Amino acid sequence: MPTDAAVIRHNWTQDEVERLFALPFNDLLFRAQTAHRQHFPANEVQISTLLSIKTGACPEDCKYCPQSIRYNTGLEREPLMELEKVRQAAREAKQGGASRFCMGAAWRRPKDRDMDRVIDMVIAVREEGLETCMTLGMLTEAQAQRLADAGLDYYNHNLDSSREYYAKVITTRSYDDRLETLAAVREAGMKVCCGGIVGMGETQTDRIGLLIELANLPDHPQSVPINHLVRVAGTPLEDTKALDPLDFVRTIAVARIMMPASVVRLSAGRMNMTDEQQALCFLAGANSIFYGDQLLTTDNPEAARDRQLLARLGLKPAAGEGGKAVLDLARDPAA
Ligand code: SAM
Ligand code: DTB
Ligand code: SF4
Repeated sequence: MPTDAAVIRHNWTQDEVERLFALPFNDLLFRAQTAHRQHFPANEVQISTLLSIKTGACPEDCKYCPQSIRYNTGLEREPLMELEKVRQAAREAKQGGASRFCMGAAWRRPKDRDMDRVIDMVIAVREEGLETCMTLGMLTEAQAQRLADAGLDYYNHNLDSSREYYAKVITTRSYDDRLETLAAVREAGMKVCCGGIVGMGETQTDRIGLLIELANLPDHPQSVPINHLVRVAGTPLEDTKALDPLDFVRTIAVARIMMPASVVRLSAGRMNMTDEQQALCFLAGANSIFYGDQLLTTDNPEAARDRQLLARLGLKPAAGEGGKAVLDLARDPAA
């Protein structure tokens, strides 16, 4: 029988994935770790740094998001950032040891006049020697093509949850809108970064639904961020019941088994995870993190703490494509 990792599959069924979730924890982690090692160096973690290039006042109603204009989260809005500030932040991220720089904008979709400015940002960040990623909301085919032509490596656009639960969390754009943007990104030749959020009050069936949608896309997303909900005061999801931390680890493990050649990112939510939970996530096949004190608008573990955690676990920062930037765990880049 072929192993999990030997075949890249796009035909996962609910029953099968339910059986994965029902495995004894040790069996599940063993299978995930085995799949992981067939595609990736066992002890490497890819390091990305995030920057919010346009903050707040978003017209969408995503119930988890501090940046929606509909919820009073006390967030200060910021217009699209000046090019030179973005370049400077990229330079600092590279000095800090990131290999990829991800820029996020709180937009439903970019306007054509915004496109000229974000394209200049892609060019500037590439000039600094970093891989580039953007998340700007929905894209037309023409916009996706312009970004690809400018050299954008990855586009992040999440499915967030199962089709059914999605409709309970976001009403201003549909699941099919998201799938259309993902198709435009894929067809333009960019790499797809697509995942979701766990801990929004969804059921295990919803988590299975999300993973099946991701794995059954025409190509597995090259990068799969699994975010844990950051419960932000003022958002409708602020009082969501906490998820069993082991259920979060199980979700990572199942994602690893279903999409064995994709980079699985242990994404938002690490502030509320112990080092031990994060270690279990790495064992379950997570091999990327956001590094730096801030995500888009909320806190991320301090860089020094992450360097310590990686060093304690013997995990090495992976070089980006073309050998881009490697974090030196023994050195404080700010010193
Ligand atoms: N506005 C664009 C969009 O939604 O496509 C791009 C930026 S948006 C902030 C990027 C992603 O961040 C969302 O798709 C969601 O998965 C994640 N996110 C936002 N708020 C979050 C929260 N409170 N906890 C965890 N993830 C969150
Ligand atoms: C993704 O999946 N997670 C990142 C990134 N893509 C852009 C964003 C997390 C945002 C967490 C809430 C905040 O800091 O605003
Ligand atoms: Fe806007 Fe994106 Fe936040 Fe939704 S997740 S409210 S689209 S910034």
